[in-house]
Amino acid sequence: MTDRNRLRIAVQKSGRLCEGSMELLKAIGVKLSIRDRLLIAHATNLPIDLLRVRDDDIPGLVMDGVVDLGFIGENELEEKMLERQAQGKQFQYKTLERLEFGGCRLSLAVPNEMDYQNVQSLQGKKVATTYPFLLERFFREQNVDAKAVMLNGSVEVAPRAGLADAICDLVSTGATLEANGLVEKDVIFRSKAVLIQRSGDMLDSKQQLIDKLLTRINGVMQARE
Ligand code: PRT
Ligand code: ZN
Repeated sequence: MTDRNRLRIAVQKSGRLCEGSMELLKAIGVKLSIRDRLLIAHATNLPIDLLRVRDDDIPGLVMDGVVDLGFIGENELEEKMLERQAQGKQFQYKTLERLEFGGCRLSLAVPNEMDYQNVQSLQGKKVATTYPFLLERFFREQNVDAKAVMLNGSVEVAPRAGLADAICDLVSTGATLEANGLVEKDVIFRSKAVLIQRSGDMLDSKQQLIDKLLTRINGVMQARE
């Protein structure tokens, strides 16, 4: 059902990046008819198909060349890049634009009562996270021998549940940490949403369309400054 002449863009189906991505597409004049349950949405005024997926799948779809563009958080993108690099898979992509939504930080946080001086205080400890590759890179850079424990959800309850000594999770307001008796200590990665393009050749017609969309994105971003 998809046509290789049409530009394929991956967006998060629902979640924190969905609204920002869809609003931006609308602002640059991409008209879509979205039917909630469907994986694919077609633009009605431009040769564009939208693939609506979980954010975790977007870096891989771009790096494998399944889609041409993707809207994704830099945290997820960098994590998947490191993971694929370690697995010997393709991990190339181009960043077209850093966007003004999806802002957050990936931070180390510890229980209120823990005596934490600096990251060395985590020596020999277990740290729960959904981003083990980013965390382990940070530990290597800091020469800390600590263990990343992978959890896909409920990271903030891991210390209380006895699964880990500390956590490394995304933070925006800090309310989740506070509600769970945790204190933010070190920011290891700052993230925003980005628009990325697959590497490799692109049909001229598609590249022209990408260039046009980018010009419009820059216009929208300047107008919002
Ligand atoms: O279903 P799908 O897999 O697509 O979605 P998801 O649940 O994996 O992701 P989602 O929608 O929660 O987040 C998508 C992206 O939004 C992330 O990868 C980040 O790039 C970005 N983002 C921005 C955030 C946050 N802010 C954020 N606050 N992602 C998650 N959070 C969570 C955080 O994990 C913690 O549980 O919000 C909580 C903390 O928020 P505060 O405000 O209490 O600090
Ligand atoms: Zn996800």
